[in-house]
Amino acid sequence: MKLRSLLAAALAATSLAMVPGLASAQAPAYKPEYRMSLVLGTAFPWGKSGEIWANLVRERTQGRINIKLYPGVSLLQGDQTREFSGLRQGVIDLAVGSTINWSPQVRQLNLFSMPFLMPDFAAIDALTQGEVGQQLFKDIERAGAVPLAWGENGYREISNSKHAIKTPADLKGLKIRVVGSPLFLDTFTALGANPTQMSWADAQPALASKAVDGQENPLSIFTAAKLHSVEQKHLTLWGYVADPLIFVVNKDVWASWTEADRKIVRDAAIEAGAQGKALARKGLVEPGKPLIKQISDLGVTVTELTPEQRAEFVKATRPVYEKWKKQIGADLVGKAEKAIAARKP
Ligand code: X2X
Repeated sequence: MKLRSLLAAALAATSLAMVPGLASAQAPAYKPEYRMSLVLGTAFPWGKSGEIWANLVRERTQGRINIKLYPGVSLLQGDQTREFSGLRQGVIDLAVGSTINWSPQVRQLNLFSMPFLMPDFAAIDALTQGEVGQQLFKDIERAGAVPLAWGENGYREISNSKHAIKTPADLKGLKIRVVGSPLFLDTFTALGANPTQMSWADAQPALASKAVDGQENPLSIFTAAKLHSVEQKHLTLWGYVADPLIFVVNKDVWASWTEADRKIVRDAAIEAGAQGKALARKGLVEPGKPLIKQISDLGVTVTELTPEQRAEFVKATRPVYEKWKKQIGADLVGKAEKAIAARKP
């Protein structure tokens, strides 16, 4: 008798939960704290983007959604190319991540690492803010996360400790640290360099000890991480690739929030993305590009390529572009090329 009434109660509870109206009327289970993964902390535009997002969400939800920042991909011991997997598996609740680091799981994100696809900031915007960006968000969703907004890491300029790079021949034999993504190995191999994959955490000591000669990263990272103090005395502005950042939430976490809270989180991500992008471009979009002068004042030789010099790098990496166009999807890359050709300055 006792068992029967227990069973009846259990059954009643299950069937109540299965009535859609009733189930959604129940307060969703919010966590006391949500974990946001980032590669870089708040000294960088990347970490700032995450901080702005977290603060806006905390304020506007009156603390219902309380987000803590975990820079250095510390939830995964710094393993940045597994960040997307960690997000999918729920080790990470939210992230602001680079297209490069997530490209092992979401093949289409390699698009932004195609050498010399995007000639200027307007070209990045033409992709992220247009149809290509929407299509990539669908790919991310299919891969198992909820994408909300775009931000920016920036144009990845190349530095090294040996000599100025003006032609592909100057890269010959240089040991260059790259992120663990196969397209980067192909690009640097085509240029005659000796690429070595390692995480950002390992890159800085490797540069300091001269275990590697050079690296490629946005200028905002060059200054904030003080790369001139780890032997990086030569910097070439070649604008070969740029990595946007993407604001995402784990699927189950997203499903656990009310419609109103989801809107707050999405709107805040869009605002933080726009603010972060402005920070990432600071000093590079104003007349005279003051950030470049700031870097040369640190004793760094800054090389700006002539259009003819740049064309040599484009030519040398063209086979890589053609190979990866097929791997990423000729359709998507074709759409990107068209959007860039039609961009407004
Ligand atoms: O590791 C890098 O070079 C960095 C910090 O730019 C990324 O995470 C893509």
